[in-house]
Amino acid sequence: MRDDPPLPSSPAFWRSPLRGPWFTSVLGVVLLVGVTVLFVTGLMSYAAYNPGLSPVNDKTPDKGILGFYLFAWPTAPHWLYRLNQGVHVTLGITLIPVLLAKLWSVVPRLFALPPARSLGHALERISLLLLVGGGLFEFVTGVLNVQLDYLFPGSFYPLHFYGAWVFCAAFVTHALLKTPMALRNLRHLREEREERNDLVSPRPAEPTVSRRGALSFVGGGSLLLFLTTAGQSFDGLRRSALLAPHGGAVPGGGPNGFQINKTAAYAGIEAVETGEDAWRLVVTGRTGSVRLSRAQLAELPLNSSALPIACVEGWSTSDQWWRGVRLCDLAALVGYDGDPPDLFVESLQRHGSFRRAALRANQVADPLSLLALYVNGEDLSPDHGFPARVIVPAAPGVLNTKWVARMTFGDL
Ligand SMILES: Nc1nc2c(c(=O)[nH]1)N[C@H]1C(S)=C(S)[C@@H](COP(=O)(O)O)O[C@H]1N2
Ligand SMILES: [Mo]
Repeated sequence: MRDDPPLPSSPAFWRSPLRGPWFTSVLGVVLLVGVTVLFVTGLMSYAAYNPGLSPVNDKTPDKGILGFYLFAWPTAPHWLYRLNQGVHVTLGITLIPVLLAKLWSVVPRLFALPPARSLGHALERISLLLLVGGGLFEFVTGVLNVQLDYLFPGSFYPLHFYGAWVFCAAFVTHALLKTPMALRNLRHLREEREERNDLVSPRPAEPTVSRRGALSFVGGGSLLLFLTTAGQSFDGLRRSALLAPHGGAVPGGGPNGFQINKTAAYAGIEAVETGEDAWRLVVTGRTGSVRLSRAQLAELPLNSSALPIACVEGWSTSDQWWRGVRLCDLAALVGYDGDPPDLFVESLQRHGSFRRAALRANQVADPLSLLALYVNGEDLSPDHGFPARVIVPAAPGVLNTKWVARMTFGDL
């Protein structure tokens, strides 16, 4: 009997000499900072979709009070969404090894018996379950959305959004309970001199690596993920973005040779629909509707803006040089001179969730916001939205509708 191997519920089952309050506290403090940035940039990203403006933009219409913080997303600085989403996705991927190491460092506690010693202890353990489950869930859904863009069910947004709030509630509880102790641990403990603690193995195996060595290993994993992701946002580094499906090496050369999210073929756009004889833009507003061919659009006053495409997946392009008709000038054509209203944009595309988008009045009014006909001195390519696409400063890619067919101005 005496030689029976211990069960996972027994502290003696866990033999790694690395476990202990110092190791767990270091990882915990890194996550405290990192996850807070992930949460804030995630909430910002949702606000940037203009979900309060139109149900078409809102992938979580039942959010209720969770949308309490929504605000009118600004149009400056023009790289705002590029920065926000680059940080959100790159940091999220970089933190994966830290999250896994943190879970590993406290895994004996997940098995500890009895399940609850007191009501307080029971509540703490329930919050831990939500914390671990919610954390893994957020990381997994985030990575799947970036990696399996076309395969992921349309439910990514609600899953990731609600998951974030569940996780946040557990995270705040956990951080309030544990941060003081983690900071105390870091001030008073040395990596080599541990107090007795339920994380420290009562019969540790021989160490094969020091605690610092193990931390370097985790940090090295994070660095590797960072280096193979961050390039998705920078020209010249794109080839290093091995983990970014759309943000990697530039597809083809030439003026239209920058990242494409969905191609014209994927969106079901046929060349016959976009030809000069077939395509007409219908602009509707206070004074009725006008129909414009591409040639007629090209005769309106044209303006230029240097703006990036920045996708929710985290990748972004450098500033491209777009040329087209200002959205506010189109508004003026249909009776809104001076203070343009909101705008509803519809694509030729018949299916797919990003074929329509609502833009807020501040976005329509910005002189950099265009219905672009040209990019980098050439006609838009079919994949970048020929005959015409929207481009708005600081906005997520989703709002830059391609293959535009109808624009309706008016308060939404
Ligand atoms: N009609 C239409 N417009 C669209 C999309 C789409 O699927 N359909 N995708 C959007 C998304 S998610 C992004 S990131 C940008 C990408 O633009 P690009 O392919 O020109 O880089 O286009 C946006 N415009
Ligand atoms: Mo996107």
